[in-house]
Amino acid sequence: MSTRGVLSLDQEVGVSDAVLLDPLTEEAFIANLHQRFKRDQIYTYIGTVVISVNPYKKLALYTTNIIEAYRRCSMFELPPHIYAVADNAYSSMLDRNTDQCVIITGESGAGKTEASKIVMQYVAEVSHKRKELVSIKQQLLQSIPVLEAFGNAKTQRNDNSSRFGKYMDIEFDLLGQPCGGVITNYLLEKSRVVSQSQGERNFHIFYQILSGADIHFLKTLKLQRNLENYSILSHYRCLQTETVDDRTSWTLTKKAMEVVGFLQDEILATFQIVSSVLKFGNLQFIPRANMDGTEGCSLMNEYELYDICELLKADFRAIQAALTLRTLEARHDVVVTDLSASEATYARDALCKALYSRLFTWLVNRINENIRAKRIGKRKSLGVLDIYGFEVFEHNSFEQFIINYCNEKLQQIFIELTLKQEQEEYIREGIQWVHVDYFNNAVICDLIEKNNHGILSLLDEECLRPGPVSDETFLFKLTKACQDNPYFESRGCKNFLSDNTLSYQSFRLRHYAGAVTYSVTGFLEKNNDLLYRDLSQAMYNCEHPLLKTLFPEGNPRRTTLKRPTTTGIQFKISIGALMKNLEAKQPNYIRCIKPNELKQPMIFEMALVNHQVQYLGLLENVRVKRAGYAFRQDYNIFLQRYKMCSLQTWPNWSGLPVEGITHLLRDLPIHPSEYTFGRTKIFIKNPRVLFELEEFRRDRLNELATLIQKTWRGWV
Ligand code: AD9
Ligand code: MG
Repeated sequence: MSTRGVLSLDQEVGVSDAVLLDPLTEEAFIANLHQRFKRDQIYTYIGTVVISVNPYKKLALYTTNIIEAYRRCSMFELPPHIYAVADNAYSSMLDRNTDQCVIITGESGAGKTEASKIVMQYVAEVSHKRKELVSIKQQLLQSIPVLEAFGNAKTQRNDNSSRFGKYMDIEFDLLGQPCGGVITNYLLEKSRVVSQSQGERNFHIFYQILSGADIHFLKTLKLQRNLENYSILSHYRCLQTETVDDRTSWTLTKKAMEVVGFLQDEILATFQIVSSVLKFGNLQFIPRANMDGTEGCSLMNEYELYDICELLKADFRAIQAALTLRTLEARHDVVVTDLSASEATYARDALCKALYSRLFTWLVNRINENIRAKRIGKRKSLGVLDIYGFEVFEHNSFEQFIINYCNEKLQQIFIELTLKQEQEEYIREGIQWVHVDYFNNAVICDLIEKNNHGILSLLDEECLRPGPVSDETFLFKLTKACQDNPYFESRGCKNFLSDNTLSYQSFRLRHYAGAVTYSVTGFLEKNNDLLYRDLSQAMYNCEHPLLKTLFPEGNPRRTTLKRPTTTGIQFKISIGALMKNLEAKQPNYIRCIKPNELKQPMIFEMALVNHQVQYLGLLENVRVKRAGYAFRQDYNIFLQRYKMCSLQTWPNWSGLPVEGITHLLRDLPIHPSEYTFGRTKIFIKNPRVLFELEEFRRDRLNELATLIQKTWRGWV
């Protein structure tokens, strides 16, 4: 498709802003998306919100020429595009001096991560190309492939699925030049390190290094190229992915790590840990009957542990003991017990998960050290949120529960800001308004996170309760507390109550995006997330340069034995902070839609799209936008910005601001039906009017500048 074709509004199919649909019905809305999708017009607006339908093929929509075009135009002069949203956010940040955020939502595989990269590309491109800035921009951009290599994986729903959440705040100086950034990461799905479902893979980096690294580097890391030699990669023999080129990705990841600022010895240290995880995963334990009737175990493949000890600069005996024994300290006694083979396997897996997830957090922190703004001074920020999308598999566990909870919260913020607060504001400001009904998922958020009664609190209570606790006792407790909630359904407790058996060990939640059945197996363990002290101490005692940082609790001098906050509560706290952060900024939305489950181009499954349109509340969004006002501002601020557009208000207006604005708008060719006056704010219906106002302002400022120059020359 030619650049000219892409940039012409004339060639638009259907309507490019759903607000203009007539009549507005669900069928018409979806037919419009479909019609556009068939012609590769994957973006459609609802006012300033952009809907993006995943094309599953490369489109010629993302060139620097196209960026240039969007940069020079206002939002509605060109076909809908993520660039327009990015430009709107960037320009508002500069012109209106407000921090911005771009919130990208949609289910797994809908195109959020790709959209976030398009936003980043735009921001990097529009700011200056001064030499010292190029390096900051490169670092910000190159942090993306590094985190993707370590934090993304192939799932049944997406070949490049984000298994962590990411919020990247890009900071700008007052001239609009990027001067740094901060990345916040949210809970990595670490269980993937040791087990994956059928058709899924471990994190990309494992396959990248084994397929792409040169033989010398592999030798240094004691690795062999054959993927099948590593049991954490070959459970289901899903070793390759058609759409992912591991060899090329390796070159890109390594290069990106260098650009971001990792030193060569840090890169080596990182891959020594990656390699040890692969090798730890291979360790096997043979059961051994002890004389006293207990079961112990011994390590079968010692050679793997010898390699690990070289990589981690560790003492063989110490690591072997930490993997097969457990030390219990009771008052003044120290008791050492044997671990059974299955307990040792469990400990091994816990260690693999801890090593990998802590390495991931270290990488994020290290990237942050490099990209953090060096100079102090006033700054503005633009944040981009790309988080794991809502997902339902055949088997859903604690990880899906956390991911889907996070998506409930994002839907909640969308509802709060675009449907609830917007309508409340019209009422507050005394503007005539007919309420638009919508489903508010606050009830589900409460069910999950409410203090003392929510699922997370009940899970925590069970984790902390002394005595025999298990996933089943948690389910029992949950059922008792939530059985009357219409969004909750227990699956299995009836049997548990009558004859102490459980046919299902699961509960079902009716999420905003659909019902999901969660198996409770592993909930307590994953929420507790404890690592045997023997293992954390063994890791701390290694001479490897990163391990002391990764396992601080292993320091024998650390005496505080305070129980760490559980995973669920930690996540709840960090998501709460994220919501506060987002609420403090001006939001810009990209809402992604997945057109088919086959990951194929040109297929638009009506039922699937219909479901997403419904749960995302897109039609309600159009209704509120259509009846409402695109823009509102306090009278004072509005008058100050546009007062030069009328001789009556320029240079100063001494009366009431609202009266000044009345004169000002009457003097401009803007129809009175385009705006209305509230108690404290002016409301403007169509964003186009705002862009026109900006043009009037620019023209007037130019006129004034010329006038001043002429006068000045006259004086000289
Ligand atoms: V998840 O919640 O992280 O599992 P995402 O992030 O929503 O999911 P992602 O951006 O990874 O989905 O998109 C999935 C795949 O769709 C990509 O790997 C691309 O192959 C494809 N995709 C998405 N958006 C585009 C696009 N604008 N152009 C071309 C795209 N292909
Ligand atoms: Mg993603």
